[in-house]
Amino acid sequence: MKLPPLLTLATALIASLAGAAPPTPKPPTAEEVKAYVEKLNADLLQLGARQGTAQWVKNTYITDDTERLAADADDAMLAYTAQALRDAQRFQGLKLDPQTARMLFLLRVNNSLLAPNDAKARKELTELGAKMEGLYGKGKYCGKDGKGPCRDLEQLSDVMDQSRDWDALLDAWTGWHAVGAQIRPLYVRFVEVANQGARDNGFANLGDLWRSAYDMPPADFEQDTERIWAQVKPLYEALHCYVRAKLQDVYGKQRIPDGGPIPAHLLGNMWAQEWANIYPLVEPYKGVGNLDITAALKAKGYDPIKLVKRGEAFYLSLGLDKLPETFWQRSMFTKPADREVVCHASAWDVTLHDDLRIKMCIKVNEEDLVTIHHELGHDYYYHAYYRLPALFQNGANDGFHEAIGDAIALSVNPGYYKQVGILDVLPPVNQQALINQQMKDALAKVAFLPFGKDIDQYRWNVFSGKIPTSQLNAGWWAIRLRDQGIAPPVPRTEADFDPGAKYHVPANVPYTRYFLARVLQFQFHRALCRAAGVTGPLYGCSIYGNKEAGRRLEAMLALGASRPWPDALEALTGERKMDGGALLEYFAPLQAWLTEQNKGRRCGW
Ligand code: X8Z
Ligand code: ZN
Repeated sequence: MKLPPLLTLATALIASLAGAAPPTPKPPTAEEVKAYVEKLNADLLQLGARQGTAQWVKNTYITDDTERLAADADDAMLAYTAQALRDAQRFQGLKLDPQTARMLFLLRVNNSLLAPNDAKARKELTELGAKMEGLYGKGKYCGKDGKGPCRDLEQLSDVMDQSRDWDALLDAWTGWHAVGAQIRPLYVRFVEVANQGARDNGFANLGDLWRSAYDMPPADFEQDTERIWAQVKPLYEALHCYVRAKLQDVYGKQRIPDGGPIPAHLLGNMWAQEWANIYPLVEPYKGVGNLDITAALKAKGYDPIKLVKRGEAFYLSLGLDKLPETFWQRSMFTKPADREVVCHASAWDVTLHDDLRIKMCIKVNEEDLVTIHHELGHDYYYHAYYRLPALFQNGANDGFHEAIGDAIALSVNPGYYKQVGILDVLPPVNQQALINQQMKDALAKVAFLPFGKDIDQYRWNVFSGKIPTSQLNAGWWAIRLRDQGIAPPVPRTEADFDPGAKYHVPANVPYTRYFLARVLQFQFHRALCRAAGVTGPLYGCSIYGNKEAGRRLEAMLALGASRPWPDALEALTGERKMDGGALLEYFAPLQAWLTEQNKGRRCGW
């Protein structure tokens, strides 16, 4: 029987007055721990549903009120988790069954924030989080003089994606990045309080917490990311060299000198993270094969809902379930005209019980079709594990969660487009068409690799203090120069906060997951293609319609976080390491071609 605390104290006092040693509390039995963890899972489901609901409303209707409601729900979850972690300390050193031990491990590490002990600081933390995401969601640029017309991120991104005019690009780039400057003071305080929370829970800083969630010591995980980056870096550098030369042809060598970084506003994306939009500028063999999927989608009368149906149809073809009716009723597919929302695409199980949704501001283009497959990958993961205890309702690691939909989208290739009637004719099967196709894929996939790594390289250093508050912006550009070989197009100062202009920084979403996903998706793709019996090259494989591939995929998804990720990886691929080999195999023809092309060029920066 558990004595109420006061009585325990009294008993101990009497015992010590009588000169006897106080009775040591009996260690909890295995049954008690099991019962505790069961209650924990039930409570987390409830709190998670409340948090999910508040977050959904805030994300689809930003006001001061919804921000407060979301912060309150976050606060309740943080407070509960902190108390549970304190309670669970009494189980330390006990021999627990592996499932229970894993749940307690996940309770500690699967958090992007942990609460500081001080309740006031905890509240400040959630309020800062809600405010920063709100500022990002509402961000607008109203011209140099501020007199309008005002443009939001979607409109400014249209310029970045499509314009080839140096000044127009620069204007949109600097305009949006001013949103980061607004966020800077909040972020500085956020780092202090978030670090306090990490420290109060036994981590060195917030980065240490983030790196602890990979079933290995945090230092080993850091080394693992370096190992993977070293594998794929030569391919990235070859792509950078080729693209820089092509951009020199467009913008001139004065503006893009040999051996220097590429200005960040020329790569067809607000953050220079994926470069597929500049494909027409760098197309290896002019006009070989029609790769303009955006034009084809428009010509075939696709609208946002039809695009999502096309995405669902792929998963159905693998034998996976239909999305629930509520998905279609409750999702946000397009940007509402009458209120502020967070447009950044995301996927949800709002109540942790198959309440699947996506939230996007869909435009009819190829990039958004790929993003739809990406988001549906999250939803199918949620769907596969929603019956598991709350603590197991997660990806094997967060990179897995990000990689599922992308792995599926690797099968959304020209052959597939022809099969489903988006393209009328197949691109020709020859070396030139292959290189064109691979170039387009590499601009999306390979260009992203250092960016995917750098956001957290940066934040890990900010959280540890290696990048001091006085160098928040300079530190960002130093890392991007080192790994990505890009530079800001105009001088920046410490009044700016350019990382704040990227969603995941104000929203505090760890980013290494996307780097991992970039390599994992090729490992998954290779395994799924083999399961489907495809023996040809990876770049030509589509698993569309293959039920065996779907069965294998679903088996991994259904594990959720119940096993360490190497087990989940092995179940699908037979491998136990995250590895760049499959990505390199996929891009082998392009890598050989780039090496030829770059002969005589001064590569690097
Ligand atoms: O944030 C996302 C998804 C949401 S889960 C749309 N991605 C990263 C980004 O946009 O920066 C997908 C690729 C990288
Ligand atoms: Zn995602």
